[in-house]
Amino acid sequence: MPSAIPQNGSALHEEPKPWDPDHLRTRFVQALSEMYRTEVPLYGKLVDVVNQVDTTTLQSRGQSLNDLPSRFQLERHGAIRLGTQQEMRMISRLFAVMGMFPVGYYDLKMVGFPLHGTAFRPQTEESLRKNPFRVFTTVLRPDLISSPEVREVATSILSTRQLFSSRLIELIDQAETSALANLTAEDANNLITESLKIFKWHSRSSVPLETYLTLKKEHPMVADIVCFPSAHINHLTPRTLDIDAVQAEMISQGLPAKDRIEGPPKRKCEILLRQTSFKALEERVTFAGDADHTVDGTHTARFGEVEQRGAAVTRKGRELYDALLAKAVGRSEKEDKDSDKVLKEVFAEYPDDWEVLRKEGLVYFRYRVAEDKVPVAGAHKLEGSVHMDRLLKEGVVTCEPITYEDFLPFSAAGIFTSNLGGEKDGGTERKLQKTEEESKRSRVQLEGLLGCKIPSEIDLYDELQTDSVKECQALLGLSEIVLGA
Ligand code: OOG
Ligand code: NI
Repeated sequence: MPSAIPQNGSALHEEPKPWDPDHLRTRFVQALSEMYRTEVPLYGKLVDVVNQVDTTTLQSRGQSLNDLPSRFQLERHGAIRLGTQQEMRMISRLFAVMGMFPVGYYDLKMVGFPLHGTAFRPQTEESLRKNPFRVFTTVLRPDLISSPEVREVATSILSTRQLFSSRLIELIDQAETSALANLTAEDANNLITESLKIFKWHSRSSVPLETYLTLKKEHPMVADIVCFPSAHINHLTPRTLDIDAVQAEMISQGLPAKDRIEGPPKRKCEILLRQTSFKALEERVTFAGDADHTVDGTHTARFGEVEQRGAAVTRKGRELYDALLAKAVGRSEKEDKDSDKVLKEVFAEYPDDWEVLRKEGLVYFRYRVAEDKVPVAGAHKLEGSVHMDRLLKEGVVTCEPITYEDFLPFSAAGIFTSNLGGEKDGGTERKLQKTEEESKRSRVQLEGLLGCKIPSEIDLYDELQTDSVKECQALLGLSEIVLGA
C-alpha cells in the first residue's frame, strides 16, 4: 500500500497563458506569501522551519525536496474574514477567475463564532495537482450579534467600506465577459496587484478606539472584521511532512507556539488534517481621534500556521472521526488528563492500515491502471465484472489515498480561539453538538449570500474516486469493477 506522501508527478507543460486560472492562482499565492512575509517576518521564519524539517524528514527517507511533487512546495492555505454579502459575492467572483470555488460549509456558530465559513478552492484533479491553494473564508452573521446597538454600528460601518478597487472590478467584469484571450499579460499583472490590496494589512483603524472596544467586547472577531479598511489576510499556512517536528522546533526556537496540535493524533496512515500555529501577534494600531489626532492602541489578529495533510475520509470515515473526537473531548474534560494522551488512546479504535481503511470504506482512493498493464489486460483473462481487490492483488491496478483538501470545523475553532489574543488555547468553549437541522439552515443562508450551491467536500472526493474507477474500467475494457463487499 502506498503512503499518504504524494509521489513525484512532474509534468512538462507549455508556457501557461497569463489568464489561465491555475497560473493566476499560483502567481497570486506567491505574491501573497511574499507580502505576508514582509508584513509578518515571523511567518517567514515559520516557512524556514518547515523547509528545514521537511529536508531532514526527506533525508531520513533517502529523498530530497526535489522529489516532492511541485504542488507540495507551493502548498499553502490562507484565511480571510469578510463583513457583508456584497463582499462575499465579489470575492467569489475574484476567486473564480483564479480557479477557486466554494466547497463545504463550516458551521462556526456551533463553536461560538458569529460567522459562516466555506473554503474557496480548486475542484478538479488537474487543478488541484497544479496548485491546491485554498482560502478559508468567513463572513459575519449580524443576526448573531446579540446587542442591537452593536449590530447597528457594525452594519453601518461595513455598508460604506470598499474592499475592491474600481480597476479590480473592471478586470473581473472583463474576465467574466470577454474571451480571456483578449486580456493582456499586463491586465493579469494588474489583477494580482489590485487583489493584493484587499488582503493587505492596515495599521490604521477606520474607527475610533471606543468603537473598536465596544465591538471587541461583543466578540473579538466582530472588531477584527469591522474596524479595518481591508480584509487583511490573517494567516498563511504551509504544508509540512512532519508537524510534530515543526511544533517541537517552533518551541525550541522560541516562537509563541499554540499549546497543542489540532486534529487526529499522529498515526502511521495520516488522515484529514493536523494543524498548529504560532499565536497572533499584538500589533500597534492607530485609531481615529478628535480632529487631527490619532490614538494609539493594539490589535491581535495575525499569525502563522502549519498543516500536515492526510487522506480524505468517506462519510463513514468522517462519522467515526467525529464520534472518536467527541469521545476524546468528553473524556479529557471529565478526567482532567493530558488531552493528547486521551486522544491517542481513543483513536486506537480508528484502523491504521491502508488496506484495512480501503476495504472498510473509510478512506477515498485514486485508482490507476498500472502503466505496463493496459495491453496485457487480456492476458490476465479479465472480462465482464471484476472485483477491485483482485485487480490490486494481481498488480493490474494501483491505488493511492486521495489527499484531504479541506478543513475541520472543530480544529478551525481551536485555531480561531488561540488567536483571539490573551486567552489560553480552548479559552472559548468548543462544543461538539449535533444540531443538523440548524446547520442545514445556516448552509442555505450562506448559499443565499453567495448566490450558488456549495458542494459538499465528501461528494467531491466520492466523485474523484468513482471517476478513477471508471477510467480503469474503460482502459481495461471491463463492464464493471466492483468496489467494497
Ligand atoms: C480561520 C481559522 C480556521 C483553519 O485552518 O482551520 C483556519 C480564521 O482564523 O479566520 O484557518
Ligand atoms: Ni488556517
